[in-house]
Amino acid sequence: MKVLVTGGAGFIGTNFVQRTRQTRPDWELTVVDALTYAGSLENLAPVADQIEFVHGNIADGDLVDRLVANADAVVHFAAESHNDNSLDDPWPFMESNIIGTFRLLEAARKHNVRIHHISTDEVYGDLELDDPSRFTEQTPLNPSSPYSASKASADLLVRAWIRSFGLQATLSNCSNNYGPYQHVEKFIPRQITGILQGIKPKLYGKGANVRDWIHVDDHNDAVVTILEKGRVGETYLIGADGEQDNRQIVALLLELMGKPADWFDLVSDRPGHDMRYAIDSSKLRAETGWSPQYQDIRAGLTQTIQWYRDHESWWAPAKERTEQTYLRLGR
Ligand code: NAD
Ligand code: TDX
Repeated sequence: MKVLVTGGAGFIGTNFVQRTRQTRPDWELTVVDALTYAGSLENLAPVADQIEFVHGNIADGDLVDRLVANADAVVHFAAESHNDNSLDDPWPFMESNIIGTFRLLEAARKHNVRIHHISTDEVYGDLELDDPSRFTEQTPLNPSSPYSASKASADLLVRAWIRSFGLQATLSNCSNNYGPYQHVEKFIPRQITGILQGIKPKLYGKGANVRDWIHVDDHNDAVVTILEKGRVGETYLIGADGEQDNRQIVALLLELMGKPADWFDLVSDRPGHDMRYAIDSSKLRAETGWSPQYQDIRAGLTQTIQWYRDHESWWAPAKERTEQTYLRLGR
């Protein structure tokens, strides 16, 4: 099978490409990536001679048409992905996440190619801390930030192309990922790399917000499972029952990295900050048999901390630039 992977030089895409080279060696992979600040060809160096790489933007309709014409399936990761950036400058989110997805859908329709669209639980808005419910495939879309609104827009386009044109598409909405190769702007790598540099973790607001953490390999295994066993036209929620508030995550990182429990700063909150995400992934589990392999966040974080310890030259340049942005934003 010839698989076109969009955004394959970013965090989740890099892990997907490296992992599927091992688990699906018969797949022929082409990666298209614009190599924004969030993507790097260095990430794909371990598999460089086993894939084709195209440096390009998915908002370029002609390029996308040529690439999709040559594929049996598309796995669509490419997106602007950071909420704080979307609050600072929303336009790149509109172009990459909405127009880019539109270009892919049109090409997939024209060439009758299967496409799997990667989305986020953030499209459903947020839950209260004491709400016993979790997101399901039936939860109405109710995004809060320019990022999540752009992802919800893309999801709606995919659903419309399925209904109106019979597009051979599936969607998945996953919770917060962690693991190797995640950009240092994101919560967990920001704190790990900060601690390694002697900087205290920075918790937004009171640190009470809850995220539902999943290891990136579990997310990517679910994506492969949906491609192979999912029903075309369907949406699947991906999650690993990993709810933790941000204070709990920082406490665990401090413990694992040998720092005192009170060694953190509370900083100003993110505007519109979603309080809690929680995923009910029973549809995916029941229909496909998928279940997460990383059940223990302590073990997953231990592995992730070690990866950042071993790859300082990978993250150090981005760290400096990212912290300058956070300084300007007051966070
Ligand atoms: P990332 O920012 O680390 O990587 C995004 C990649 O897409 C980068 O390599 C970037 O260069 C590329 N890209 C961006 N715009 C592009 C464009 N217009 N054309 C071509 N390439 C472009 O993001 P990530 O965390 O790996 O997220 C990947 C996908 O998974 C996104 O669609 C995101 O919404 C979704 N998602 C992420 C999470 C998470 O916790 N990180 C959770 C659920 C869903
Ligand atoms: O320094 C920080 N301190 C802090 O308290 C940062 C960077 C974040 N936070 C908080 C904000 C959130 O409550 O940590 C939580 C996680 O923040 P992010 O890593 O920015 O993730 P989030 O906004 O939850 O979105 C993530 O999950 C869903 C990904 O970035 C998205 O791409 C994905 O769709």
